[in-house]
Amino acid sequence: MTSEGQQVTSLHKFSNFTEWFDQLLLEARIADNRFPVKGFLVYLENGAYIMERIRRILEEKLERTGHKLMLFPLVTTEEFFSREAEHIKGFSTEVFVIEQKDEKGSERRLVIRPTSETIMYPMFKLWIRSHADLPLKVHQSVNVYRYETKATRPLYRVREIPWNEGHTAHESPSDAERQVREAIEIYSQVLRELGISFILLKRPDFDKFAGAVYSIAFDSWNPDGKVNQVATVHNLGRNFSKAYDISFEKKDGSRGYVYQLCYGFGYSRVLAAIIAQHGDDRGLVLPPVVAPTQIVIIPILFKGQEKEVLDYAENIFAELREKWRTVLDDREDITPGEKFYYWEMMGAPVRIEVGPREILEEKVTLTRRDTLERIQCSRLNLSREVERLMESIIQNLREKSERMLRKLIIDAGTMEEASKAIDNKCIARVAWCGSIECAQKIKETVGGEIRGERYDIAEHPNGPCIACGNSAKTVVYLARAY
Ligand code: PR8
Repeated sequence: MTSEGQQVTSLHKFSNFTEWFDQLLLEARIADNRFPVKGFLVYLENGAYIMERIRRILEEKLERTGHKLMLFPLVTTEEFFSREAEHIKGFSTEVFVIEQKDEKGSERRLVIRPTSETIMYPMFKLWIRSHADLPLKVHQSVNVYRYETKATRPLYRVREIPWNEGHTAHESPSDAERQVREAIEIYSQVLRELGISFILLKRPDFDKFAGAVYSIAFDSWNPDGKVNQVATVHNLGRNFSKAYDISFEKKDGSRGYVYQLCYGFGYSRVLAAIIAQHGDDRGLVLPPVVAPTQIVIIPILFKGQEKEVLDYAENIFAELREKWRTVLDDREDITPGEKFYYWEMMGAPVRIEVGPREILEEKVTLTRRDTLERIQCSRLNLSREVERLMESIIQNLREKSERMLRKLIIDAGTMEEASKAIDNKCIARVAWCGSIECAQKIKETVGGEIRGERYDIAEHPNGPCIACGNSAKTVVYLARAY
């Protein structure tokens, strides 16, 4: 092993989030933003590894619920791309286009997917004939490309977007509604397993996905007060099936258009949420399920007892590596203290130190990364203790993140209160009459935008609209967003 990465960040997550995050990306080997094309990131070994783990967790759940993995092309023609009017309007300024000239100089243009509806649905038309072909549920983990016009940010807003997209077709609106709930459940479970807390919001109509009937979004909290939309579920109704002519023969012999859904899970944004919600001023704090190194063993060598300590450490290493991604850090060119800093930066969930005292007492000293608490256990009990610790770590991360989310949501009865909440890096919960004019006024005055109303629970306004004072229709959440 080399001794790179010993420098620790001197920045603070809550007071200086952007600098803290950018520094961590490089020092903790997540991503390098210096690639010369703006919005295109290089994922380093830890970033790529964690995203791959997240992908496996998600895909396992998708496949268990009957989603078939398929792989679709990267490009389509302009004609196919333009069939659904709202969709093309929403994406026309964001697509990358490949221009190709043949020998005669005539030009052909291909659109690179900003998302795959327009690529998949012409094929759905060919595959779906009767109710026996439904539901159709497919998914793929690929990169999509959007020429984002908002400022790009590493992981949060990139132009090459690593994601999983699910697309389904159903016989009836109620089947489609059931699928909305299934998709939400799958995404919620993955986020829960990663300890990420979020608010589940139905976006206002003016902010729904281009071509959808309605959109549900997972907004996770961020230390700088902006929310991070990590995933979305869109009910497309029959907007796309009419545009792409996807119809089927019903049980009674008549024909109808299918009801469709699409949903997307942004891997780079989920990675950002793991870093941002769990990390601290010493570096990453990783949930054990995704940590590239789950346990690091650091031998504390004393003169004359080196071999004894190393043997003891190797014996522990041999036992733990059977089950956990374990590293024995026996680098000789750096001190144990430097190794502690290094592994704290890397977010390894459990650190084990062994020295002559541990050998004498047949014990092991463990330190958990999330709380930095030190625990001793007997050598015999080690495997069981590690198991318990890993479970306790993810539980603690989840609870801590949920507590923070609750703390960040501030009820505001006036525009001033809402502005104050947004200025204080919080999320404001306010009453709204539902009008576009008030939404605009709120955005301009308060600084945060209307992200939507809760989808998972019913909330009722107990005051008038904060913008116009007329009776309020709904309770909405305001925040700045990536
Ligand atoms: C759809 N069609 O497209 P969506 N950087 C990082 N992550 C991003 C970015 C970006 N620039 N843009 C989007 N995402 C539907 C559903 C098929 C799949 C991530 O939906 O436009 C976000 O996490 O809402 C977003 O929630 C998700 O992709 C889906 O994108």
